[in-house]
Amino acid sequence: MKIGLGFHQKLLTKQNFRFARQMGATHVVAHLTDYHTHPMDLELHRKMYSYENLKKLKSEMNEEGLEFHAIENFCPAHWHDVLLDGPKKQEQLEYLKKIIQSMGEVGIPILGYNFSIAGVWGLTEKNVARGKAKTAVFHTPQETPIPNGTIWNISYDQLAEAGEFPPITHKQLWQRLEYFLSELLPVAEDAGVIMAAHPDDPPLETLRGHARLVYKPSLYQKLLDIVPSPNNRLEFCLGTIQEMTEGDLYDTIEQYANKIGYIHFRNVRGKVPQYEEVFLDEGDIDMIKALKLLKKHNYQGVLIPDHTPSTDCDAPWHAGMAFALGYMRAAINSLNHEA
Ligand SMILES: [Mn+2]
Repeated sequence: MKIGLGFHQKLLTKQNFRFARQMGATHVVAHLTDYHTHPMDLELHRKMYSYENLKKLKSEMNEEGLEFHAIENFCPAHWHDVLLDGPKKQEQLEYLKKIIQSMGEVGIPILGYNFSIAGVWGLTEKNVARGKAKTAVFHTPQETPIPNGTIWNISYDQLAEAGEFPPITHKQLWQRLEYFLSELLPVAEDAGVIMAAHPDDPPLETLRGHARLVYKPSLYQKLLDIVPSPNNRLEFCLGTIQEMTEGDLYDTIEQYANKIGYIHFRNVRGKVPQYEEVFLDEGDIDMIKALKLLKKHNYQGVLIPDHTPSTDCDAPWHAGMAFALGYMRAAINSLNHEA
């Protein structure tokens, strides 16, 4: 098993690549644009996903001894009509294919995606992790409808008419996913790129009135079966799976270990509709047990910390990640010694 670190766009710097290497990471997962700040800037997003930029980023990572392992998420501006079955759907799908082809040419093996309308929503920050560390919590928020022109809490169309768009059903959502995968997976196969699906976070059957895709472990199988391909895999988020009310995390690892693209290695206390993200060693998941099961199934891929509580110091994000990476490295080394 290999250790990676996930970076948001602003953190994709030489200094941070060194930090990752110093903490024992060997792989990078990158979010390529800051779509919260520039939701409408399609040109900027396209530039970030271009062959030239991917190649440049990869060589910067390689210079610091890291591999460019995965891109996590498309920008809402790239594919809102794929999710919403809108008029630009086919045009947007063609652009997503181009991204996958560029990834193949540059040699970036995995694309993580989240096929979701409401996205990650309803989380707030509270000082409830150990030692009053600030962290993301989901505490049964009041669900509000989704305004027109919005996807993933991002307004992609400021000219959209006022009002809300009608909620979509599970059947519609799965049909859209099927079309998306049937268009993209053949391209991904040719390019040698794996597509890895993140489950819905928070994992609720519906959110803000809209159907969610993978909110219980058995729906992972449905996703794998709907368009069978060796390149159809999972972005396996331990925290999100633990937040699900159905199924058991350890059984889920055993079931899907050989279908994982890469792993979000994080811990949580509670389940929907009430949970708190916590440090790796204080949540409901026995992280060592999880690692042992992955090892049992010969999982050879990458694990990244995903999120972690912020720490009270001058570098809250870095310190939180350093703690997570040190924990992961010690745990994996110790399992390897046992073997
Ligand atoms: Mn995750």
